[in-house]
Amino acid sequence: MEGNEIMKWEYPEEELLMSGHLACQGCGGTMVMRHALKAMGHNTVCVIPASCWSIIAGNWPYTSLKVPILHTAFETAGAAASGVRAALDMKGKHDTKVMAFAGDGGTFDIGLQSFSGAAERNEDIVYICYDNEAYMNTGIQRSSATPEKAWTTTTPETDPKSGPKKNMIQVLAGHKIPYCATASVAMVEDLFKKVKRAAETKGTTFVHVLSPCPPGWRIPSNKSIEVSRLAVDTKSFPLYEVINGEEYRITFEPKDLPVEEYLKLQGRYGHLTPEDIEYIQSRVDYEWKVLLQRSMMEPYHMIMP
Ligand SMILES: Cc1ncc(C[n+]2csc(CCOP(=O)(O)OP(=O)(O)O)c2C)c(N)n1
Ligand SMILES: [Mg+2]
Repeated sequence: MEGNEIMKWEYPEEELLMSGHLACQGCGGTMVMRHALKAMGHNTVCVIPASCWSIIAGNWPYTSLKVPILHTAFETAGAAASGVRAALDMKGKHDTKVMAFAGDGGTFDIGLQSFSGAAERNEDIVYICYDNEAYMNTGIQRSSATPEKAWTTTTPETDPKSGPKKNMIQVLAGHKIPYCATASVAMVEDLFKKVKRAAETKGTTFVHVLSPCPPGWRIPSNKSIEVSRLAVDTKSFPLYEVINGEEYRITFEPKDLPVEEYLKLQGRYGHLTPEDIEYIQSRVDYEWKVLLQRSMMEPYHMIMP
């Protein structure tokens, strides 16, 4: 997209996430923060509800971020970010961006109501969800982002997660917010551009990033990027964006590898039978078809006078 500042690929050298943070090795959520902050820039206030990132940021008076952080209660990222936005506006600091940065539990589950309120009011905030598909900070309990049939400490092998992962992009698209997207820590350019676009769009924007968790997913810490790439290339976690809740665009063509390639690297799927894998493949194929169909639909503004 020539001439469009947003689409330029200029990865800033300066790090806004410093070394000395408290994340595990290979933590996807930490990579998300690093890339997201580069896209957001210095002039950002970060709002973090209870999650691994409450710990990773460091204990006061220490911090691993070069931007201010408001640590807030588990269920309040959307409301707290709205409040910070209002306070900044009162002070005339309209250029300062507000970035809510929450886990899947804080977004899909307990924080959904406050996020929905913020999205419905179309508050001028960027909301990033680093989705490690469970409540990792408190010991790998299942959330509504946990994929079907995955092991967690509350979904043992004998009784793994039942029911599909909640589709948060659909939930947010239903709010008709100006921009929402999925992203991966393996496709940094795509992730960076999406957060940049979210930051430069007025109103509520949402970027949902799949974030491998080595202890929770039972993977070696040096496999996070490989697993993230496989999630995309097997179509388990397609990369796309939705404008105004209507215009779906697939931003990365997957290699269409069998889903087993993604599952077999992860201990949390170690108990799956060939029938389970076949079932998961059929769900992935179906969801991809639905996404393709949505991406071919013309948005309202193109078909209505
Ligand atoms: C009201 C409330 N209930 C429970 C907790 C305990 N708690 C803190 S972090 C957390 C899990 C967060 O999960 P998620 O949002 O997915 O982030 P992650 O830990 O995976 O980074 C829980 C249950 C809390 N802080 N507040
Ligand atoms: Mg989580």
